[in-house]
Amino acid sequence: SVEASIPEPQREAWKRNQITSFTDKDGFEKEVVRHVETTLARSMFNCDEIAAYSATSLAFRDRLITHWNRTQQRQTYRDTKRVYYLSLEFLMGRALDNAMLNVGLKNVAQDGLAELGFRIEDVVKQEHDAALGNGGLGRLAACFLDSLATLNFPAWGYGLRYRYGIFKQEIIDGYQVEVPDYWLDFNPWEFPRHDVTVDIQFFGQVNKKTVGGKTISVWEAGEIVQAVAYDVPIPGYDTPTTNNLRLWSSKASGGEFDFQKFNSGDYESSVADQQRAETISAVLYPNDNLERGKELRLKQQYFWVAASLYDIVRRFKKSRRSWNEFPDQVAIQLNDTHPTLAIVELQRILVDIEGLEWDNAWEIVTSTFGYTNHTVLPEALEKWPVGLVQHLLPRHLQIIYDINLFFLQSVEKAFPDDRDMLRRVSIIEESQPKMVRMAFLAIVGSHKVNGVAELHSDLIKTTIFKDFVEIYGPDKFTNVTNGITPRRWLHQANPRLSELIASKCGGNDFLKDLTLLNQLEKHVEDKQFRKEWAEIKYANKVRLAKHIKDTTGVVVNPASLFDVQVKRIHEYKRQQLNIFGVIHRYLSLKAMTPDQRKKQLPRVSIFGGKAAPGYWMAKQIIHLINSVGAVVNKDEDIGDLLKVIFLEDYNVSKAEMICPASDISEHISTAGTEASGTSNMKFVLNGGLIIGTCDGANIEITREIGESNIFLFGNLSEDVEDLRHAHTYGSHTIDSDLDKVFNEIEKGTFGTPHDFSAMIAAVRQHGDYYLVSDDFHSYIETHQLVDEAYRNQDEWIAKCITSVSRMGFFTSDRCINEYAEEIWNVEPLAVDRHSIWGP
Ligand code: T68
Repeated sequence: SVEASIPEPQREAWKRNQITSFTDKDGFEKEVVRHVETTLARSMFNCDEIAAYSATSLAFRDRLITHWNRTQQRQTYRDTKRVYYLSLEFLMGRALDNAMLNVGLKNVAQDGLAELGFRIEDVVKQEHDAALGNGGLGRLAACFLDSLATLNFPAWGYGLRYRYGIFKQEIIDGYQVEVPDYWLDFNPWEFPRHDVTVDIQFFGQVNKKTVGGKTISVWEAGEIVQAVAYDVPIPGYDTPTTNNLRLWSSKASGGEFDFQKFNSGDYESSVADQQRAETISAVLYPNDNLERGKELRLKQQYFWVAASLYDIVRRFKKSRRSWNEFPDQVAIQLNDTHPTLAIVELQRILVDIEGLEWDNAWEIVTSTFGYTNHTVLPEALEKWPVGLVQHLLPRHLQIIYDINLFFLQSVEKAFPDDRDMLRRVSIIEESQPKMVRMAFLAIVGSHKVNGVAELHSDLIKTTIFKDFVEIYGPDKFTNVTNGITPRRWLHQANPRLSELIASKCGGNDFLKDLTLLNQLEKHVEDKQFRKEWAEIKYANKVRLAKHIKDTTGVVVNPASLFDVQVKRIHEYKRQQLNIFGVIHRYLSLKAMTPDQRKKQLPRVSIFGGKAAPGYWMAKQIIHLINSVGAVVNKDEDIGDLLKVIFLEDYNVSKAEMICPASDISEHISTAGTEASGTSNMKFVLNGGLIIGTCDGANIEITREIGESNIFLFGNLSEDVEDLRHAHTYGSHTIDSDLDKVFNEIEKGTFGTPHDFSAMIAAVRQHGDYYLVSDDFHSYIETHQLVDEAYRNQDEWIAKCITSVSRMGFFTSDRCINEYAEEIWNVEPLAVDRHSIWGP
């Protein structure tokens, strides 16, 4: 039983034998050797870098888990309000380096590994990224976990333990090819909890029963699948707090194994049933900002949400409080609409199982949940066919209809004259087929709804959720601008810059209070400081140049301006604008005399990112980038003046190498489409400048660092609608420079023109929805300003330093404090570093 605890008289023996973690080099080495020889069953005659990685990880894991245990004991004992962050994606990247830095024993490990015959940099690189996410949304969840632990909040993450994370991208003949990411072969960072399981039911029917004079709905299961917990310790930086990320894995439930079939000799088909249960957590859906309404995806969502809520409710019940105290003990944050069924599931638990009255239950539910929206793109808003929900979750559909009924009744009362309002805000869309609008359900079932950057939070209030602002008033809607953890994105990714900053900011405290970066500004004029800054940037570029050489064979000159765009490939993010701009640059260089060319600034255009496997246009964009690279990179007229690189398989660990090596990075989405963006923050924090549109967090970055330190271009979000309208209904003339680019592509300069005809047609014939032509001129002009600015290296470096000094706002610690205060109403749990046993 979970309650099993050692009786008082025997506890002395436990305390006497308490585990002491290593604190010095000798202790560390002992642990590594022990793990190599026992856990891994190897020896010094058979110990490669992978074994060294495994043993080092196990040594740190042992350490983390004792901290984890104490953190959990402390939180249980104090019994204060906890935060639960529900996210279908946690894009964690590598864990070992982060664990060493957060625990503060990296130097010990470095020295110990050296004595044992290994370089720590090589050991760290053996780790496979934990890539349980698509992009920004999943990485945000990972940064939030880091901040929650660092700030000592009692918080849990809940997600799915996918057997296959986001696919590995290979580039073959210039095309993306997807390869499965089987990452669980050896994962020292998870603890299977085979004793923590939940049976999850699907299908079946709902029956009415009368119990004690009361009619209740009983959902009889059609199928049961077991959820098994896997726990991942999340260490805070410079604190013993070690929180938990609980990932659920699916397994055939003991009850489901069909002995009838088995005994009748149908062994294969009973094993096939097992297999079917396991497919629920088998694979991460690889779409970002697109919903495709697959049944298995809905099964994933319910499986994960139901297991998590069961766990949360079980924990709450241990404290034997009344249900009305639930919202004082529990805050649940919905990371996008993916976990919205949690609202319905909690209402079901309270009404059907715990026997609460509907209104009382609903008050508890809505006080518990908060919902974060990450997009206004219509194709990304989740909707599920009513028939599918009915089939898979019959009781939940009834509850959704009841929630909608009561909601619409209240709307009708408040807006008796607006008949169309009910149709517009209904959780059920009266289409063919009928659909459940998950975002509306999330709004109705939460007490706060937030966007992720100011512009985005304003946009949701004036567009997709406008009616709901009328209904609930503006206070239900708020903004929490995204942030990033400076531990991973500065200290870990860019150790030399972090050290230089520490030398000017009075030590490492800035990693916990990023506003302390403002102390850098008084050193901007310091020549020696600028020189060291520039040297570090150069060294980071040399490191990236080596990676480019090793992976693509192309030699790039690290003295060139490195121009980087790395993120998921999507039309709204406009990698096509970037590559058209590159072609324009190439044509300009080709048209010059050799003497003119000598005066040009050498540039490397670096792209990276995955396309969703089913997103044909995004794959065409990747193909064009590679085709342009193939021509430009071997053109002897051009030489170092322009190189075009596509980096294969962009992921978190590659981002840690790329961000510190950029001079300028591109954040060039059509205004109003990128909710926030977070890589913009990573690049600036690492001493790179950015070129961008007035979109997402670019706007707030500009406000913080100053207009003279950013290259903004393009149309504004308020003009987008009119421009689109004009394209469709007026005459649409294409920018003349862009037209030349298109003509060159059509001449076959970059391979078979037919391959790229759809990309060109999207602009010329199909209304240029993403405003590529409208923004092209401004984009090209702004890149010329970038060139000019880069020529003055001294001033460029000054801009970089000034920008970094003003980036304090964008730490995810600030986000978490805002969520805690404005949405969750939770407080950190003070930690006594010296007490080992007691809270
Ligand atoms: C991103 N969204 C936003 N979605 O695009 C980005 N979507 O502007 C923002 O900074 C970031 O969220 C954090 O707020 C995503 O990354 C997805 O990955 C996604 C995944 C599945 C379904 C829909």
